[in-house]
Amino acid sequence: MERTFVMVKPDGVQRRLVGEIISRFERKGLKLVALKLVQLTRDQAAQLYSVHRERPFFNDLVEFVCSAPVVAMVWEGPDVVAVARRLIGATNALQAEPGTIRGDFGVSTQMNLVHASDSPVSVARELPVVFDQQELVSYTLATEPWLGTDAS
Ligand code: 3AN
Repeated sequence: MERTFVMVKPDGVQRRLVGEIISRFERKGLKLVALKLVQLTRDQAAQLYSVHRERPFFNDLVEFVCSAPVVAMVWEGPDVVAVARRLIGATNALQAEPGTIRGDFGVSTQMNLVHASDSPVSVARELPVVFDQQELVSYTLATEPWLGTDAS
């Protein structure tokens, strides 16, 4: 089963949208396997966004992501990397479809509430920036047979 790294960004925490955002992932049928409230260091933020190192907004982005706590999570499910990206919506919240998290709650490109890794390669790079492997919990949800996510 695939895993992805998701993070409610400082604007999502400050706007008290943590519960709403987690709820979107839960209701979809995905499984939460790690969760923590943490204030990122500049080093962690720079690592997370290293692909944007050369972009003009990089310093502002790092500053913003370190400015207040974030809620970091790991979610598990079939094709979860792509599913999480569809749930959060387009980067520019003005263009994000209604029904997506950014489409329903945001109007900004930088303050777009939530991050989700864009590929399995990004998950492999981003997840260890925030989580140690032993923080990921392996367990069975009683609803798995009803979601079609059990092994059978
Ligand atoms: P996504 O968050 O949808 O994966 P990316 O990876 O292109 O989008 O951008 C990462 C983060 O960088 C965005 N969530 C946003 O906070 C910031 N960002 C992206 N593009 C811009 C931009 N043009 N101006 C300011 N910030 C931006």
